[in-house]
Amino acid sequence: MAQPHFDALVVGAGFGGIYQLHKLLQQGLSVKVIDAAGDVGGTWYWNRYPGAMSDTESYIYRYSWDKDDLINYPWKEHYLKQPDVLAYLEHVVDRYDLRKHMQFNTELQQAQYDEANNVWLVQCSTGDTFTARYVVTGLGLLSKTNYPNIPGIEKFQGELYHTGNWPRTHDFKDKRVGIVGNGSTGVQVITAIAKEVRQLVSFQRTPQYSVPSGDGPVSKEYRDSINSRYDEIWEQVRNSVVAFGFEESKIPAMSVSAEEREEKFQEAWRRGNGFRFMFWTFSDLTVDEEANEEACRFVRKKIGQIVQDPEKARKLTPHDFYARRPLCDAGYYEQFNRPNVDIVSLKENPIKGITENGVAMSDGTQYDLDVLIFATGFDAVDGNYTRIAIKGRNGQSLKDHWDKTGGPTTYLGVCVSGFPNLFMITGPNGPFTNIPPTIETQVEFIAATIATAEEHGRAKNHASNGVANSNSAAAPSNSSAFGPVIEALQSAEDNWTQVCKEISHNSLFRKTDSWVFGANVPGRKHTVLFYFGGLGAYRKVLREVVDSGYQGFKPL
Ligand code: NA7
Repeated sequence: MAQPHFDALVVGAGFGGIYQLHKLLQQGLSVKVIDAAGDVGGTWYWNRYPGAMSDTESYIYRYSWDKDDLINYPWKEHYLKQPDVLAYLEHVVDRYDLRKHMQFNTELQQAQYDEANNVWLVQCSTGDTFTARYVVTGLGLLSKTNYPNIPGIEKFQGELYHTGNWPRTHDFKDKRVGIVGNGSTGVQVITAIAKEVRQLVSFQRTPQYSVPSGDGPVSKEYRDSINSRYDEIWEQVRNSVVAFGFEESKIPAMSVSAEEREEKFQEAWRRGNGFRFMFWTFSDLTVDEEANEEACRFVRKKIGQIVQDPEKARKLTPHDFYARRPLCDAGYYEQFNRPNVDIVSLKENPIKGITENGVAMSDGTQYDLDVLIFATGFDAVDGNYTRIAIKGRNGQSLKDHWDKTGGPTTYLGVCVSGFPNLFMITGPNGPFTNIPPTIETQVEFIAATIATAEEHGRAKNHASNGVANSNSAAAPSNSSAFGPVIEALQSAEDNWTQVCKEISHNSLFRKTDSWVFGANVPGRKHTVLFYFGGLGAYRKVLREVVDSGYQGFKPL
């Protein structure tokens, strides 16, 4: 029996995959979405851990393209909690009747480009196989969970969790809980569960700079005001750097007096949001060491004021650069004032191993635990791609390609040379921003590029034999050799990589170890993974590529 054929296969049913499906259906293509998860949501399907929330303001953590929905869909607080985001995505899927194109519990295992027929041959974990002219991956930036290699992990007899793959229910009441990791996720979990557990121990490798989120209920007046300004809000977001809904500062921190600096930091602290603190206060916190130290000093002082036990405060106080993904919280440092919450500095006292009953420390201390939570993050960005066999021309895998180019390289964060008709949403070297606006930008670019490729394919076909090649039901063998092929040039991929490197050259993010530069997983190379030029500049580049007739791609 012939295997099913689709014009496009979309991998992932999160923010990216849902919108890509909608766009391509609108263009008249046949589209199939597969997802390893049991339902829609992507990141928001898996990350159900306590305290999980978006740290972008609710009004811009959503799609911008449905004005009616923007105005009418309810949200009640400044930040969306995980169930809110999930419910929103489910709502969009239902509103546009998209579910019938989706197949869940289906993981992409291999996608192999068949040069002779210009189709992708796709194999899934379910045994299903498909062919598709285009493959669009919406795998997310952060989906491959990172488990630390701590000896004895398999011996633990209590409950073991990873925040990136959280079950639907849990009960920590009266339990002794240990948590490894205090990034965005760990900070959220600790803040959420401290009050309900008998004992909580944070096993902390690196202390973090975190600022208040400023969460709370929104008034009707606030919502009305947002609703009345949505056009200008999106215009501003799309042309900004980090797409968080504020104007990034253009004022260097050291150009103002110490009092003015303090006032600005205090104002940002009062209003809340990590990205606001890092990018709205001053223009150079992420590139100038002196400016950065001023921000560090401010947060350190706050930690000292909040945390009453001097020993806990000392352990919680960071001394490296404020140059990781900015965090915000709903009272993280405050939790350590609870008598049931403790902190262990792993740099001072490393974990010796995990035992049946808990965690054994190098100094001989043993923490007996009922629950052990790993909030240890993800093999970020390209980790999602290298675990799947995606094979382009000559059977070369993405992993092989990236071994050759020296890192996860792309053209525009979307395409890779040697992988025709393959597109990535939030692929390596895309913008570092609030994610939904970048996703929209990329989805729209991919949809427009596919539309152009289809047009060229049809025109060529027509010229050659008068047979249109856009019949979505056609088997691949019916695809003409003139079938649309869109493929990035290696030189364009090299140039884009260079651009990303140059832009990030001065970034202090380079000098700290975190997933943003791929430095959180042992054995991984410290490498540029993002375009730090901002969303506005990125959109301009994409516009120029389209207007120039797809410069950087092989001629259509
Ligand atoms: P992150 O930000 O990568 O944080 C992971 C945390 O786990 C961080 O505190 C790490 O310490 C810690 N970690 C990782 N490996 C170990 C080992 N081996 N031992 C001890 N501690 C370890 O992941 P998140 O899930 O918090 O957030 C990822 C993104 O998701 C976030 O930025 C948002 O965009 C959403 P480290 O700081 O590396 O010393």
